[in-house]
Amino acid sequence: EMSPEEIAFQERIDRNEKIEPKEWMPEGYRKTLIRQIGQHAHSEIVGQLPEGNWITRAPTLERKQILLAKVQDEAGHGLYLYCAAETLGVSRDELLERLHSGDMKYSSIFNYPTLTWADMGAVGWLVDGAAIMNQVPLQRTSYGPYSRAMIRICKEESFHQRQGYAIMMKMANGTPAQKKMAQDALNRLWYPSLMMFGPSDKDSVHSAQSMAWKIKMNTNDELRQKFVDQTVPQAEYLGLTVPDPDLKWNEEKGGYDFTEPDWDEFYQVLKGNGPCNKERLGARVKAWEDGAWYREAMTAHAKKKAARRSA
Ligand code: FAQ
Repeated sequence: EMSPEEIAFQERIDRNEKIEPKEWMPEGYRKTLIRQIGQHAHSEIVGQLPEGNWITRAPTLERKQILLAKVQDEAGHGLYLYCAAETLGVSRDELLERLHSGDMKYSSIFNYPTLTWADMGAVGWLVDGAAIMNQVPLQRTSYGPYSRAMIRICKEESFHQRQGYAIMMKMANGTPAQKKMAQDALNRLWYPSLMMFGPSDKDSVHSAQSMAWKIKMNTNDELRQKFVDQTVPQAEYLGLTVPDPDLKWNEEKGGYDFTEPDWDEFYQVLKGNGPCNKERLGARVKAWEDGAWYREAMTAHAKKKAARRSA
């Protein structure tokens, strides 16, 4: 049974009106947004780590500048998204506390290691590629601040995807050893990228309600299919092989048939048992603890200034 407020709210959503921070919303809508936007913000911040790993080892000065800029963009995306979440009445401190305690998630993809320079190409191409596939529709999401953050983030994200593909082109058309590195990166990152879209629709807990509220615009499987259809020709252009022997064009459906990710592995990663979960969360907790003196100094300074003003 929906209350009169809930019915009126759903009608606004159905008319594609944006919901703004101070307006009435169902508690479930607020909670789902905090979960999704917060998780997305954490993903951007934790997502800096696998690429940060290669900044000191970028092969040229130009590549190093580009990678630095990309990783800084991710910090910016995290900050917009934390701001969007804060408009829902949760503090940034609380969100970080919930990340550090393991209560909130970040994207499974960032629990995989980046072993070679070719991984910087594959991350940009596949991980940012998957991120855009998910985020372009979210530009039309029903919550105003989230939708506006997405518009800005998508512009930068598509540049990131192109820079990743440019690295892949260089590697795939380089020496046999470089091409082998590119293929190896694709082999390792293909399925983790497909997992970014979430569990298959039959196991997705939140999709139905989130789609009714237009917090989500597509199902997980719809976006995963679009991603495969877009990416396979890009792999072919590189002369690389997607690591799925059963991948096959299906004329009737106008898309590829492909092997699903290993969902046991996915749920293990979500439970904290992926190859890098401990390292990633450990790095974030350490950064937070190492910054304590700075936060304390800023607070003391602000207090002193306020006291002087009132004196
Ligand atoms: N990883 O019922 P559903 C980036 C959880 S892009 C971890 O289907 P929902 C940019 C899910 O939370 C990556 N957990 O869930 C970048 C739920 O558990 P809960 C970030 C996952 O929310 C690129 C449970 O499984 N993008 O960072 C994952 O309706 C390169 C059941 O699943 C976004 O966050 C997963 N992959 O759909 C940065 C986009 N999938 O919370 C650096 C916004 C599912 O009940 C370098 N988010 N779970 O405990 C979304 O669109 C949605 O949240 C989905 C999941 C599609 C991810």
